[in-house]
Amino acid sequence: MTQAEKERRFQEKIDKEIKIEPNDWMPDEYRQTLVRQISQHAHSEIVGMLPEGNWITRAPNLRRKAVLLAKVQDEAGHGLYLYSAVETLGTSREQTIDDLHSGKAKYSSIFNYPALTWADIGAIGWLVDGAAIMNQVALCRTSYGPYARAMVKICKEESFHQRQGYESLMKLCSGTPQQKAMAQDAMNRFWWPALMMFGPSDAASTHSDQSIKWKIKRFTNDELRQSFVDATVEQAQILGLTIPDPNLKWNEERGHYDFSEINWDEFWQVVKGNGPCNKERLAARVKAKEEGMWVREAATAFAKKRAMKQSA
Ligand code: BYC
Repeated sequence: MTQAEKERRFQEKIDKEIKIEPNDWMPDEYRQTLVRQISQHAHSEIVGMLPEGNWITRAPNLRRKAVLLAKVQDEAGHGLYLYSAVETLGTSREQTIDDLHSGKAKYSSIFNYPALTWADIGAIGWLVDGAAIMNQVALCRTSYGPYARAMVKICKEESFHQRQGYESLMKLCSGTPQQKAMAQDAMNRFWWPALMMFGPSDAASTHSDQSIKWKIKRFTNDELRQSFVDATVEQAQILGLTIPDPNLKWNEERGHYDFSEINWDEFWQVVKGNGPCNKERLAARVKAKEEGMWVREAATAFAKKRAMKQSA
């Protein structure tokens, strides 16, 4: 079969909504796009544990602490499902993680912003997990089987994360004026970075057209961002929080909210490694790998010894 024939049959499968599985033939570029996107997604889950992890010891009470601990553990689980999905594409986990540590692989821009107050933990759950779900629900129908199946499980947990963030902010917003002000301050700092999570505008997105043709992505970056804004405005009203955008306005004709232009210069600076916490985040991951080396070596030595005993 010629390359062109293989590619035609591959696209036919995609068009018929048949999932692509690890042993199926796929174009090299499809494989590379998936390795890039899924590994970035996995790294985002793991790096995303850092800003929230910082608050586990400072949670205001036992219930909040237990919830936060469970959430951060969930994120580790999400990273592991996704690293496994990357492995099904023929790359080693070691290489994938090294690519993060060397700065070659990206992770979501949002995790380069600091979590300064307890209200930030609520804002991360509500806005960051909320934005993540908007994107990830669509990914449950992505064309690559292992990624789609991982996303189904992840989305169930993300919904709980979003709800707990919202509930935590509800409590703050109905508390003292200082607590409400703390929630508003978190909203002011997290709103724009949350909108940036959806990626560059459609005009500037390099991968969207091809990824939509391959049904890796089901919606464009701007479509998902708009859905998120439309869904979130009312939630902010219920909390009594003001969205920090003077141009946010319902547009009857479009049937959507209009909003201001994103500061794309800030977005690209953060993506390029110049955000407030980029260096700190990478350093924390490299340190964790180095300090956990002895555990992996001990586990490998134990596994080898057991295998030798069994074969003797
Ligand atoms: N940050 O052509 P485009 C979570 C890059 S974590 C950094 O539109 P694509 C959670 C992009 O990679 C949820 N970089 O790309 C965890 C590309 O650069 P390269 C994370 C970004 O892939 C803990 C370039 O810009 N979710 O839920 O078609 C606690 C051009 O972009 C970003 C995912 O990872 C960004 N925001 O579309 C709480 C979802 N945006 O690779 C919560 C899976 C773009 O050419 N990923 N770039 O060097 C996706 O859906 C897509 O990859 C994106 C971007 C929509 C993000």
